[in-house]
Formats: sequence, C-alpha cells, structure tokens
Amino acid sequence: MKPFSSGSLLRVLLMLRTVEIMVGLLALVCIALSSGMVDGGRSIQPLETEDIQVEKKLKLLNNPFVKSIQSEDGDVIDCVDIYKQPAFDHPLLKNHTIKVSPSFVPTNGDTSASSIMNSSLPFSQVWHKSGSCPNGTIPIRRILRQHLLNASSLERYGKKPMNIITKCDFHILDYTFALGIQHYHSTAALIASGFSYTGAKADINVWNPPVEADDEYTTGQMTLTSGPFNNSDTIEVGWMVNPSVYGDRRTRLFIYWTNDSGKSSGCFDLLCPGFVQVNKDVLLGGAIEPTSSYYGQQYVIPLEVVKDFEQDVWWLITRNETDTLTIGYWPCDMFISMYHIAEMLMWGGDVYSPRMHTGRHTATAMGSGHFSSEHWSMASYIKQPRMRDYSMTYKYPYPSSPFTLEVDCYSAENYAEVLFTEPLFYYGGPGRNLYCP
Ligand SMILES: *[C@@H]1O[C@H](CO)[C@@H](O)[C@H](O)[C@H]1NC(C)=O
Ligand SMILES: *[C@@H]1O[C@H](CO)[C@@H](O)[C@H](O)[C@H]1NC(C)=O
Ligand SMILES: *[C@@H]1O[C@H](CO)[C@@H](O)[C@H](O)[C@H]1NC(C)=O
Ligand SMILES: *[C@@H]1O[C@H](CO)[C@@H](O)[C@H](O)[C@H]1NC(C)=O
Ligand SMILES: *[C@@H]1O[C@H](CO)[C@@H](O)[C@H](O)[C@H]1NC(C)=O
Ligand SMILES: CC(=O)N[C@H]1CO[C@H](CO)[C@@H](O)[C@@H]1O
Ligand SMILES: CC(=O)N[C@H]1CO[C@H](CO)[C@@H](O)[C@@H]1O
Repeated sequence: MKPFSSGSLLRVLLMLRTVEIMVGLLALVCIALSSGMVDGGRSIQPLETEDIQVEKKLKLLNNPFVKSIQSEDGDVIDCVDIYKQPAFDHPLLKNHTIKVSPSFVPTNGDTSASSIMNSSLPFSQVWHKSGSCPNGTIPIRRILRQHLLNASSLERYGKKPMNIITKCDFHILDYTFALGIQHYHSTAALIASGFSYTGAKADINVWNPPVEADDEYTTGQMTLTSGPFNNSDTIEVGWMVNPSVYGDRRTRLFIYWTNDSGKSSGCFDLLCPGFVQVNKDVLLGGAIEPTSSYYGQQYVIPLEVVKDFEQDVWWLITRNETDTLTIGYWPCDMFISMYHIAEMLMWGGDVYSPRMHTGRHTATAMGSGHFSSEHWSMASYIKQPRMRDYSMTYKYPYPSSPFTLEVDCYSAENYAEVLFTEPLFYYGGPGRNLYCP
C-alpha cells in the first residue's frame, strides 16, 4: 500500500504536529459522573453450592467437540463443528447461514520492501505445535474448572468487570466529542474521530508486560466504538495478559465486544454468543509466542476490522507471512449505533485495576513496560494505523491525536525517526514508579 504522495505526506505530518500541540494546550474536560456501577462481586444463591454453579457454568461454556488438542502451554483446544459454535445460541442467529468470506477482496498488508525489511514478524500461536483442527470445525479454548475458580466473578466470567463511566470532552482540532472514561482503567492511545469509519487496521506490536495482581489486566489493542458515552457499541481486538480470564500471565490474542458499554452484553473471545468464527487456524484466547524483546526482535499482530455493507457484518481479518486470514465476523444486528459505522477509533494500551485511583498505583505495566519516549524496540508501538471511511480505501487516521490519562504512569507519542516519513505511535509505561506513586 502506498498511502501518500510525498507532498500530501508532508502536509499530514505538519498537521499531526499541530494536533499534538493543541492537545498539549487543551485540557480534557470531564463533566459528570454517571451510571454508577460497582462490582457486586460474587453472588451465591443460598440454595446452590458454588460447586454446582461452577459445573453448570462449565456445561454452558463448553461445546461438544469433534477432536481435542492438548497444547504444551496447558490449554486444551476443542475443534467444534462450525455450526455448533457459541454464536448459534444467540436468538438473533437461530437460522443464520455462515458467511464464508467478505464480499470484497481484503487488502493485504503493506508488502513493500521497507516494511518487510523492518524485522517485525507476524505472530504465531503456541497450540499450532500440537496439531490443527479439521475442515468444518473451529478451535475453541476449553474452559476448565480452574479458570472459573480463579475468576473474580463467576457470574461475569468472560465479561469485563463492572465499571463507573465518566463523560469527558475530548478535542481534536475542531472536533469535540464525548469520551466515556472507565474509572478503573488507564488508557494511552492514538484516537481518531470526526469521520464515519467503515474499517480500521494496524500492526500491533506484541509484548508480555508484568501484571501485578490476578484481578488486573493489560492490553495492546485496536478499538472501534460508537454511540452515547455510557451506552456505546464497541469492538476491541489485540493482545492481552489477563489472569482472571485465562488463568495465567501469557500474552493472548483476544477480541471483545459490547452493545451497552459492557454493562450486561458482550464478552471476550467466544465466551458468549455473538462473534461467528469461520477460521480453523486462529485460536481466540490462544497464547502468542514469541513476544517482542527489549532491544531485540519485534513481533506484531496485523489486525483489521472492516464493515461489509453487502453482508451486514464487521469482519475480523489478520494475516501471516503468506496469507490473509479471515477469522470471522460480528453480525451488525448485535449492535445499535455500530450497525452502520464506527464514530471513533483508538489504538494503544489499556490497564485495568479494581484499585485504580485508590492508594498506591498498580505496577501492572502497559505495552513493553517502558515509556513511549524510549522508541523503537524498547517502547511498544502501533505501526501503520489506518482508517477506512465511505471512500472504502484505507488512509492514515486524520484527524487523530495521542492521548493518555496518566502521563507519568503510561505515556503516548507519535514519533517519526526520519523527517517526512510516517510516524510510529509509541505508548506504554511501567505503571507505579517515582512519579506515579
Ligand atoms: C447516560 O448518561 C445520561 C446523562 O448523564 C443519562 O441521562 C442516561 O440515563 C445514561 N444512560 C445510561 C444507559 O446509563
Ligand atoms: C427460523 O426458522 C424457523 C423455521 O423456518 C422459523 O419458524 C423461525 O421463525 C425462524 N427464526 C428466526 C429468528 O428467523
Ligand atoms: C480442507 O479444505 C481445504 C481447502 O478447502 C482442502 O484443500 C483440503 O483438501 C481439505 N482437507 C480435507 C481433509 O478435506
Ligand atoms: C498462513 O496461514 C495459512 C492458512 O492458515 C497456512 O496454510 C500457511 O501455512 C500459513 N503460513 C505461514 C508462513 O505460517
Ligand atoms: C445487545 O446484545 C445482547 C446480547 O447479545 C442482545 O440480547 C441484545 O438484543 C443486543 N441489543 C440490541 C439492541 O441489538
Ligand atoms: C531493521 C530496521 O530497519 N529497523 C527499523 C524499523 O523501524 C524503526 C522505526 O522507524 C527504525 O528505528 C528501525 O531502525
Ligand atoms: C492466575 C491465578 O489466578 N492463579 C491462581 C488460580 O488458583 C490457584 C488455586 O487456587 C492458585 O494457586 C493460582 O495462583
């Protein structure tokens, strides 16, 4: 892909610098606290022991399988008949015919020599070493007793913990928009708004940052969102370290969706009906190895989420060295405002801690665990973020702006080493440190 002529590139870069300056001056104005939601914790009905509840939940979550694969990382992968996957438990999908591929040819990634030379390799998943799923099935990570016992809430297993959402006004150039800030999250991201987005993609640098407590998590991700700040439709894709969902501290490929800001709908991966998977080689929730090393080899996950107006779905697409891999799709019926388009795109990191803003800051790291100012091979990056609008072509996201909630804990910076080349977006940090106590 060749997104810019050098003239327009120069113009974009100049504008990017302007945006950063403006954001430095304009404060984020947080207006009101709303929809006070607090985690009710684990509620146990008096007549049922927890044990029975766990058994029931396991039955609900796991599916009959054709074949199962024991992966060396401890995961059991069930190859489930594609028509028996969790999505088909959704009332909206009772008579659904699976869509095999997008109604258009997905654009491949940047295959220019300079991009390939840049020693960032696509990711690979650990379970591939132990086997593969047959045609007509999809791989699903089996939920074990231990996973549920380790979860912070049995009822909300696979969902994000309840949160308090605050409305903040965010400015990019002339655009002002309401951003729903989740109270127990810290975010550092490149944010784009001001268009009707029909797709987004990026190469997301993969790391394995430390997570301090079992009920916290950290991600590197791309987000598409739309709707009121406290009742929004959201799709998130990327990598995550999340002990309370996965039971360990490995870096895993994840997807997430909701149509009500995470209050009751939606979940990670295939843990609730919603996402329809069509690919037999990509494991959602599967561990990614190797991850990038400090001052060493860098790895990326290429991810694309794109609206298919003919089939009325949002496709999720990735690629390996040789092929474009269509992972699956969200039927647009799952969403309200994102039935048509997304209003905002974000690329970056997210740290969740139930103790955010109380006492000591969490030491859960974001990205590589190093600040954005360390740049290439030390700070985590987003390469070639792209937006797609009604022109149906991918462009550099403009207007867009780096954004961080706690600059001394997790920072964000758009940086081009060589003048007049497209910047990389760097983000992350260690969390607790001298300046982030
Ligand atoms: C969202 O916030 C608005 C204004 O603060 C409030 O009127 C509305 O009821 C909230 N909606 C939901 C679903 O929480
Ligand atoms: C599914 O198909 C059955 C039989 O054709 C029909 O009765 C039912 O209404 C359909 N359900 C949906 C949600 O379309
Ligand atoms: C599985 O499907 C692929 C592609 O459609 C085909 O090339 C291959 O032969 C099939 N394998 C089996 C065992 O049917
Ligand atoms: C890419 O994915 C395709 C389809 O899953 C697979 O056949 C191929 O071997 C993969 N290529 C590499 C280099 O992993
Ligand atoms: C939101 O998602 C839930 C869970 O899948 C679903 O029951 C509900 O119908 C969806 N809402 C809309 C308006 O589509
Ligand atoms: C090997 C190589 O060319 N690495 C480059 C990849 O891109 C970053 C950021 O643009 C450069 O700093 C590296 O030198
Ligand atoms: C990641 C995590 O929560 N691990 C815990 C799961 O539960 C076992 C037994 O209670 C603990 O030993 C693990 O530390």
